[in-house]
Amino acid sequence: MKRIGIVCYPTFGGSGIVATELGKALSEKDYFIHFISYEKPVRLGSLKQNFSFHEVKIPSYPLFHYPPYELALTAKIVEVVKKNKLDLLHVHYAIPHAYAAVNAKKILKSIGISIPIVTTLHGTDITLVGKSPYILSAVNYAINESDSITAVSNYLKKETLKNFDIKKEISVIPNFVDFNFHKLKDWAPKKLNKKKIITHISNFRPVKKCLDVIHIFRKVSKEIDCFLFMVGDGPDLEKCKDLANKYKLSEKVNFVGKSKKISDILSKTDVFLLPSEKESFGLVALEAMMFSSPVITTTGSGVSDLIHHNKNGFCSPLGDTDRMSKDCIKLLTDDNLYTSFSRSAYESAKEFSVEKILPQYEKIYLSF
Ligand code: GMT
Repeated sequence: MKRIGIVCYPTFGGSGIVATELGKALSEKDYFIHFISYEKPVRLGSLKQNFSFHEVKIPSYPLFHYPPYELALTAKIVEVVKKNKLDLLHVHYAIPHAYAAVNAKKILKSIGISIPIVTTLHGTDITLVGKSPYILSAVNYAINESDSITAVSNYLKKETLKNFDIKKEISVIPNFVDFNFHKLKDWAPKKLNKKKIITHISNFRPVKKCLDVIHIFRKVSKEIDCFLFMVGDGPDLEKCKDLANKYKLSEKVNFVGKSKKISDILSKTDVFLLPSEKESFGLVALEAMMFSSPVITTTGSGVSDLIHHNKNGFCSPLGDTDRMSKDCIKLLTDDNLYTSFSRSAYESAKEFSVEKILPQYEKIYLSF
């Protein structure tokens, strides 16, 4: 049995979800997974066997304005690798996980233990935060020192090569979903609800353009009897609530907050809105498609690998909420068009099933 350490964020963000789902799929095969993070990852409850969780504890001291998380993580990685004789470390999101792993590897080397590091780049670790001049050289170093680098889309690979000086090959391994876990093995026609349900799920950061969701919904709700689920939490949440109030939409919008019932919500959803500025992959769109929901999104980033315009959803230029609302109305008022898009969304999602993607990670693990 191979012993893999997975370092990730424990939150609702996509990189933590992918890391946990990957750990779950591996733990059902011949792997024992050691999760390392500052809290239990939110989806850890879905794992049944072959895993353990190691909490990173950060020392506090009055002198520290910023707690030294990288140091604590580095020390925890060293401890877990040593105690559990790990075969490999797979870190998700470069900042600061790749940096901590690379330093842990050096410490371990000094005591005669060698361990390969696989770093998976997810999105804003490259496209927003990582390329900040304040940290760029350190992120660049950590990526290059990894033994294997993967990116979740071709778009993200291109962005990495554009913004960083990368000396190694980057393998593109897309994100995935588990149809069996959700009992969605075969396509079943999805009928439009009488009162149409539109959904948005995110961490409400500015890059997600959540206010555009309210603008789109306002226009749609003028013509159609509909309801909006806004799921998640983050910096733009209050602004969205204010805008919904301003437009007198409060009775038609449910701000759900952080929810562990994502599959219940997606199974009821007619159309999913993701008007992001950029999305390196758009895992949440893939999850919506697994539940046969067409997606309305923007052009120009990695989500285009998933959403094929006028087939399983619609792609518009960033900020074109007029066009997005028209497309949404088109879908919600034409049963035949809806059925065709909905089926196509499900079939496109099948291309990203865990059975197709997992072997690509295993191939990398087995190469060491
Ligand atoms: O970059 C972020 O938004 C955070 C990151 C995360 O940890 O949630 O999300 C990114 O990784 C996801 C999983 O690979 C992708 O599905 C998201 O598209 C990506 N987010 C962005 O690129 C904005």
